[in-house]
Amino acid sequence: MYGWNGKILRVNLKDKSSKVRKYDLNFAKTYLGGRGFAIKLLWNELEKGVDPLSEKNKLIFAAGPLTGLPLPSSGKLVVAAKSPLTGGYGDGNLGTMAAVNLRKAGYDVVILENKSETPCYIYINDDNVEILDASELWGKDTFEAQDILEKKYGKDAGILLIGPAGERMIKISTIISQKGRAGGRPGMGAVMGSKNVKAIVIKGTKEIPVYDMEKLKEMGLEGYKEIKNKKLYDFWITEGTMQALEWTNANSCLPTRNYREGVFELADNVDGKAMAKIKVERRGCPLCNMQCGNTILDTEGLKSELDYENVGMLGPNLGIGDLKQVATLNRMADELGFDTISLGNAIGFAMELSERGMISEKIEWGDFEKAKEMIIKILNREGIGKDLAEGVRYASEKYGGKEFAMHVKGLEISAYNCHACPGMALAFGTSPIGAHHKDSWVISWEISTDRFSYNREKVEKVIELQRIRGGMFESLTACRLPWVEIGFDLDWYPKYLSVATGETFTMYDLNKIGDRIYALIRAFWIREKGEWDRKMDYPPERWFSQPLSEGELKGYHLDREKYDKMLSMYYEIRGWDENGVPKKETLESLGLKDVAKKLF
Ligand code: PTT
Ligand code: SF4
Repeated sequence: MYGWNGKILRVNLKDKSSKVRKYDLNFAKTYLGGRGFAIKLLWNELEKGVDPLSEKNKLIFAAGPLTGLPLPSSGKLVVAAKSPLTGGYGDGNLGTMAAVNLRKAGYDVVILENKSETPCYIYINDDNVEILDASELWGKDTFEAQDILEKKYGKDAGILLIGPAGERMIKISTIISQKGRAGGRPGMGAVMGSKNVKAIVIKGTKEIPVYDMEKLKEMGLEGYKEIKNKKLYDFWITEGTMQALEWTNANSCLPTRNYREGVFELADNVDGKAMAKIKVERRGCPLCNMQCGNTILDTEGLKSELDYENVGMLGPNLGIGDLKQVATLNRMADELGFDTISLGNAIGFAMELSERGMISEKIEWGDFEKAKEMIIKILNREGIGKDLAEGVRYASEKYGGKEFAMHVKGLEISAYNCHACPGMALAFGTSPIGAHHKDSWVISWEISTDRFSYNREKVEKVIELQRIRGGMFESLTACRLPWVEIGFDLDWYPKYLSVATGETFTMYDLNKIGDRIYALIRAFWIREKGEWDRKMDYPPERWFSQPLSEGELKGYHLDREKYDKMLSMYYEIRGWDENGVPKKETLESLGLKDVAKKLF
């Protein structure tokens, strides 16, 4: 087998053993890698109804057949498990030296099984796997722990970490690497914490098997060159994902004050231009020539790496219009291991509860000091922090405010306000992990075409993007930004894949794999929830019933009936029934006969 190493490393945390299992070409071609491997393994290996924070859950780190190869932006991996935040399938994607080293150590996947009795970290050095005592690391933030491990294992080691939030199993915690890469929004940090694993350190020195290495290197170089020559490259290098803030504000979809509005009066202070003026460093993922981790100094003079989502959620969504203050909240999230999107949602929700007098805590819009305090309260589970640590859905069940709790299926919404973006609302509603923009960022296409319509073309576009982004990119596991942001040709990917593996893949094949992955993820959710209702695929109530009250789109809100029709179209195109359950024949046509048997 070429392209894939064909090996899964299983680490049993209970008896501190590990073993390597091989998988065959058929598995590789059917599920491709990354997310595809993760959902298939979770579907096969998890008992129905496991408690996500129990030792029966499994935490999977999965790379793809392009990961670690000398190709543009190929230094990413997927982390997945049953989510403690949503109760369904959860995953995230992060760029890290750990992805490259994992593949060079000879594996494509690591599965953490059971639970260590005491805090530990895992050291993988090619064939040697050790489970080591982490008592010195436990309690340390991710920056300190990264420094300690880097000192011990060298700067070229790949390191994945949780912070104190993950250790304490806060459900909005994520996994951090390299002081600024983060992945696993639906509580993957908490799952790692539940297993008592502080970190994974990976070193690899082997060659990844490639069908035609010379050709691959040549095509890789061509790709890097094409990216650098793109018209949008220089602007990307200057502002990176932060360029989105000016655009969302101009188009009334910047989440402002808990998504109440789509415009923020201080947007100019926190946008890409403002960031570029005070930028001190640019970092990023391995194997990438687009390095988009823009870093500034925060209110304490410490480095903080900013992305659009972080700033949107911890700035305008909280009414904070000072970029250095936002950077401080962002740095705290990275150090402590909180997901910034969910954290911004949680604090914004608390601010709105406070404004409405629904909680005793006083926390006003724009109050930076109180926002900092709230982060610590969530970490320590103090006051309302105890309930926000379980996510916004949970808190809204306790304090009220379900109509302005901004989540889908329990995962907090990312930084796009969709009062006037029905297509993006559908993308959030049908995201396979809850509410995330990663699978279908249809909003830019939607705003540039027929923004206010609820037509079939839009539904088709949502699905087309889900296939490419949620299927292909999450399984390859390559960064999608060269394609999305500067127009790197999509056709490169099937070509890269064929040269790496020696197998022929067309876009049709990749789309089919994407559909298989989507159907299997949906089956996983249904199995775990016991039933399915189309209301599960609805965006938050606020977008339907509480119109925007500021900006050019004042008065706009989503139309429930029209959204419902779009959802029906979505199900029909996917071959799912009117409740959102994949039909038996759909599953069978995707090669998921065994899944159909279990579901029906
Ligand atoms: C991703 C989500 C995002 S998406 C952002 S900013 W974005 C937030 N980043 C966080 C952070 O930082 N620190 C923190 N403590 N929490 C954070 N939560 C939020 O997490 C990231 C880039 C970005 S920046 C994006 S869009 C793209 N995402 C990709 C993806 O999902 N798949 C893929 N194949 N390629 C992608 N390329 C881009 O990667 P989650 P990263 Mg992230 C500091 O994981 O769980 O999916 O949430 O990976 O290495 O940090 O790169 O405007
Ligand atoms: Fe990482 Fe940014 Fe490069 Fe993507 S474009 S691989 S997120 S540095």
